[in-house]
Amino acid sequence: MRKCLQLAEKGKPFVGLNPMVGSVLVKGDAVVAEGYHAGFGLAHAEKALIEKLPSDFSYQDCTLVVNLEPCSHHGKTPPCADLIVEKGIKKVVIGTLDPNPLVAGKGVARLRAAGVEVEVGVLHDQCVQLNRKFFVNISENRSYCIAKWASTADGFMASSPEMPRLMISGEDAQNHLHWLRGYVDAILVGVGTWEADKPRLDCRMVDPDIEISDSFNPVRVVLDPNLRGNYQVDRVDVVFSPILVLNTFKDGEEVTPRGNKLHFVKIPNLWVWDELLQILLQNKISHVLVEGGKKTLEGLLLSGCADEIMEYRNTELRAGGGITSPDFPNGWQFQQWLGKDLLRVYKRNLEILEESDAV
Ligand code: AOF
Ligand code: ZN
Repeated sequence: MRKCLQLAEKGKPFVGLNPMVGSVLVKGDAVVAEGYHAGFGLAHAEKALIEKLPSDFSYQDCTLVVNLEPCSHHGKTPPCADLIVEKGIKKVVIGTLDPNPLVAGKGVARLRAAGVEVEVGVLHDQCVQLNRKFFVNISENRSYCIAKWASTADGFMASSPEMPRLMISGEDAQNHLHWLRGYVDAILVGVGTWEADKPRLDCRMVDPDIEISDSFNPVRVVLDPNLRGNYQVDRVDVVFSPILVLNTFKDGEEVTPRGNKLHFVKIPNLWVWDELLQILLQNKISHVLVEGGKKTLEGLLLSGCADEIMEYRNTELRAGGGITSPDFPNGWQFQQWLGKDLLRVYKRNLEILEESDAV
């Protein structure tokens, strides 16, 4: 199963809304074949594995290991459970059930009905961990959301408006953040931050040799219910990623004088985070990093919708005043040093489909 997880991760940049899935075929002590889901719309991990073997290969004494339940539905590809039965595989070991309502236990049921021995739950937590984004997208029908801020040792996230701008994070922490920005589909800020900081919201520090382009930078989302922001003049020449403005007045598309795409998306007057994240998923944003400011972050934390919370804390710098970091009493679960900055992370517990709840 550990091998499956490694294989699955190879698909990370390409699977889009699909899960990362890896599969291994074992005979005795030997691994006979490996497969993984290499991209959205492409063969599932089980089929990718089977395609590597000769068509007359005998699966008689083989066990198939896969981190996600084999599917039972006709999607862009036919059901993997049927393929497994057709090939005469007698044992399947699974990490987690597939929360997709089209599958949700039906893959296991189909295999068992055909006399296949099925074991579910091997390395269960790691398997859930790998596909957290998929699990939230499919079972809560909303974008996966990470709340992030940087903090000084004395608990400030920014200077007051009349003070000079505070640079909190060191180089390692900034590199980490820019890697994260390159991985999510979008970065969201409130209109206050958009106007005050004029943030670039790009991932320019990931690799200085990589030229910044449209496809590389995440969509910039501004939460601007009353349309107070200025979007006509973009701040820098190099950023071309679209700007999506969540507002309560209008839908529609415009182009800035510099050629940036502006996409206005209307949200209800009394919006709640759950709905905003649903709207983002409807706009093809499956993964969003919320970077501030304080009001936006605190609203998100209160809503309980933050799937991950990350604080980059500079353990040496003291600001002595300014805007305090959001209050987060739930307790951090992981921490990692990035130079002099301490990255602290909290991950929300997801409700996971158990075998006993499945059809
Ligand atoms: C598997 N193995 O490798 C993957 C699965 O549109 P399709 O046909 O690609 O189906 C996508 C759904 O299939 C996806 O939402 C998830 O439920 C399942 N993904 N299943 O047996 C795989 N990637
Ligand atoms: Zn499948």
